[in-house]
Amino acid sequence: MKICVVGLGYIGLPTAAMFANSGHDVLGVDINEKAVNLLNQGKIHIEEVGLEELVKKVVESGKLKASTTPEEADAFIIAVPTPIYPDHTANLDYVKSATESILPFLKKGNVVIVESTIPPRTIDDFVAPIIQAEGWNVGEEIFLAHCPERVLPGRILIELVENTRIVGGINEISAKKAAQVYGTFVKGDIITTSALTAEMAKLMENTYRDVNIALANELAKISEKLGINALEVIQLANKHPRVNLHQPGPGVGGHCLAVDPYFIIEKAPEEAILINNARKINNSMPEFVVQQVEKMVEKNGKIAVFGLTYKGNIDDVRESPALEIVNLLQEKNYQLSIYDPHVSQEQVPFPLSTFDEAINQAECILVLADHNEFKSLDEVKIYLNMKKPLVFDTKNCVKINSTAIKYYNFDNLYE
Ligand code: SAJ
Repeated sequence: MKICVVGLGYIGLPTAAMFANSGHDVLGVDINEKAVNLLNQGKIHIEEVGLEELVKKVVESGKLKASTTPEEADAFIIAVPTPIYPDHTANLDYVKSATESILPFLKKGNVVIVESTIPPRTIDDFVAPIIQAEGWNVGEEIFLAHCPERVLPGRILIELVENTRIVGGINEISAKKAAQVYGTFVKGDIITTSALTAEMAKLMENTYRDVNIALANELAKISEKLGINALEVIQLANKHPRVNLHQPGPGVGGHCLAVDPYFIIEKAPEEAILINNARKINNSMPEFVVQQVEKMVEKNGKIAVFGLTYKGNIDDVRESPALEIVNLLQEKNYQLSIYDPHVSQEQVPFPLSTFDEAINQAECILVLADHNEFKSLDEVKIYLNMKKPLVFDTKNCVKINSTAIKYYNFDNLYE
């Protein structure tokens, strides 16, 4: 089968490589010429475990090629970003332009699959009309489906194969045809449904997580007020067989949890009360973290910020609460030095430091991402080089053994 994947980002590129690895001829399409050129040399522009080796292999074998324009294919997969506007409504411009870009290459019997996360009704009310406007009978001549991705950054190559896949068709035959496409490499179950149900199921998965994190974050705030060890409470409550409280943190980032709930709120603002409040609670966490820092470090003191990404062991800073915390601390005139071994200088607008530079004369190490590199820190260096040896670990990931270093996490904020 020939497969054309439009959008070579965190989802499209691994998906294209997987299809190529299972024997299909794959054309990856992106408007980013740099990404296209790199890919044709067997190289990648994003960080993901195992992806570099896989891409090199499938490009060398000739199964994966890249271009800035689509070609005729049997199946088209659209995996482009769906950002949000400042008013928190979905920007579908990339979905529109990607769909329009394949129109000249469509043939009868083609399958068009949208993987991008989209608000409910987008396949029926937005994508289908674009294809219909070209004179196609969608559902009979062109099969259209929404197959949301569910992979976790850092585990993408494993989860693409093993996770259950939801395939929502504009009609039954579209779902069946799209399911056949994924059946070539997915080992998890492939469940067919309507496009609308698939859209909503995807959004509810991430909303479930966002709401539960909000609950944990609210607990952290209540605990700080009442003198409670929040993390211990979570640990104990989770001994109940039907309870799974999530972990508090500096906020919720990434392009999924911090965005997807708004796609539901947009379509049903009056009804989505809990979902909306969860967003507000999670968005308030950077401010809460900064309030705690203010209790620990005097104004003008130096803070070593450890970790900018939205979670550990990835290079993605999109919607990262750490960026907002950096801005808030700067506004409050703290001196900042920022250390993140996973982030390169061109990704962020402020200078990055090494570990040694960051801790030198600092009065607080503020941990905002649970990178493996932070799990055990050089305590001797911290003790000798910091002005005041203090760690505030918002991700509860650092193990400090020395009692000479003051350690705070969400368990002892009230002290
Ligand atoms: N976080 C907490 N507390 C927790 C768990 C996470 O504060 O207990 C924070 C993280 O630090 C991070 C944010 O939430 O800032 C999101 O991280 P995540 O690991 O929960 O999820 P993502 O955004 O990397 O990926 C999610 C996944 N969805 C679910 O687990 C339901 C993934 O499977 C989806 O494919 C992905 O969204 C997506 O693309 O939609």
